Amino acid sequence: MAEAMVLPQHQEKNGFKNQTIRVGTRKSQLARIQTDSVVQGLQEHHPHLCFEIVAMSTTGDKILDTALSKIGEKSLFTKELENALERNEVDLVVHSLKDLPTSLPAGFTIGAVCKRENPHDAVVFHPKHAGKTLSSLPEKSVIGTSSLRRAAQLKRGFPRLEFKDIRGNLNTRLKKLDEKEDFSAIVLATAGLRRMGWDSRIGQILSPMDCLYAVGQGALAVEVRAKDQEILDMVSVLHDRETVLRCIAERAFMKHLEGGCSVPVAVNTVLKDFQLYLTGAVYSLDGSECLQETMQTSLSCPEEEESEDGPSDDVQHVGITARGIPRSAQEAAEKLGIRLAELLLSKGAKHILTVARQLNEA
Ligand code: DPM
Repeated sequence: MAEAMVLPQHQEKNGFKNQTIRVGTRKSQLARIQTDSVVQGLQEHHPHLCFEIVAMSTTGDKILDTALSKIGEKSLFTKELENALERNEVDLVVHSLKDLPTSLPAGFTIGAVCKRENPHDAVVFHPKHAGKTLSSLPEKSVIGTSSLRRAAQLKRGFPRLEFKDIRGNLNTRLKKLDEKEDFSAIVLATAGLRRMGWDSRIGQILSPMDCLYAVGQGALAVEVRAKDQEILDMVSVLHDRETVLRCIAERAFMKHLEGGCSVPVAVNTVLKDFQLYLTGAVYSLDGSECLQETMQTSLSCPEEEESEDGPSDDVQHVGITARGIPRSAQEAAEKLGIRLAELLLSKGAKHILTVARQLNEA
């Protein structure tokens, strides 16, 4: 499965002598595409290093007949890859940030969060409904999704439609949509569809009014051993400041709510003029109940801050080691997420999530 990318011409200034950096990935086509793009970014910054991609199957890839939210294992797509990291079989692992739990197991950290693709959800229609939108589909049309978050919001906004589970990787889902009559449309992340080169199948991108996105959606994360300073340094060039700060706020919100992929929690973030805005919501499974609020915080001007960061800036915020990003901004983003979670908890979010979790497990 492994394949060499580029042969080293010279050696890097320090460390990595003649050493190949091994990059772990899941085997799905989307995972491979995502990993290739991260390796390409690393290769551009480190032209003298040699990268090798090692592809592995994970529990999430093997169990294809059960809704993700029902498997009840938080690290569905990550455990096998983390085991390989721990055993030094690979040096870094590429994931969709949204598949990484808000607390990583001890010894691991997210060493880079790359610039986010469009984080919104998209609707792909059956060819016979090409050109339609969710509003113009016939009554009782069946929409495929196994995301509790998408289903809850869309049931609320589009009560004329029906929702059914659909599993499998992106290729499988598109096949199920096109080759059968079971679904009129399916809902997927815009980011995944774009990365697969399926832009032309996107019939509608859902605005935050129709559907808030998942925590971390659209961003790629590089997971590493927390103590591996050389690798942490090497991958930190990929950090995108805006994405990191938005995702710290989103993950802090999720963590403080004690959410996970088995409960309907959704967000929207905007960073503009050093102001970070976070909208967060929780839903009952049928969408009949909803709590949604927005809060903002100021992120002080980064230029003033750079000098403040001492050499030991390896603090983690919700699992992310954000070298080179002002610590005060990271802390403000994390506090924003916690404050918003506290506000929703004070309005009864805990009850909504507990009932949703129980119903989902039943
Ligand atoms: C998580 C969810 C889904 C994935 C739950 C959610 C979608 C599950 C489903 C946590 N992970 O979003 O509410 O539709 O059955 C996943 C996708 C991507 C990363 C595919 C997708 C690609 C986009 C990205 C699966 N994880 O959401 O369409 O990089 O964010």
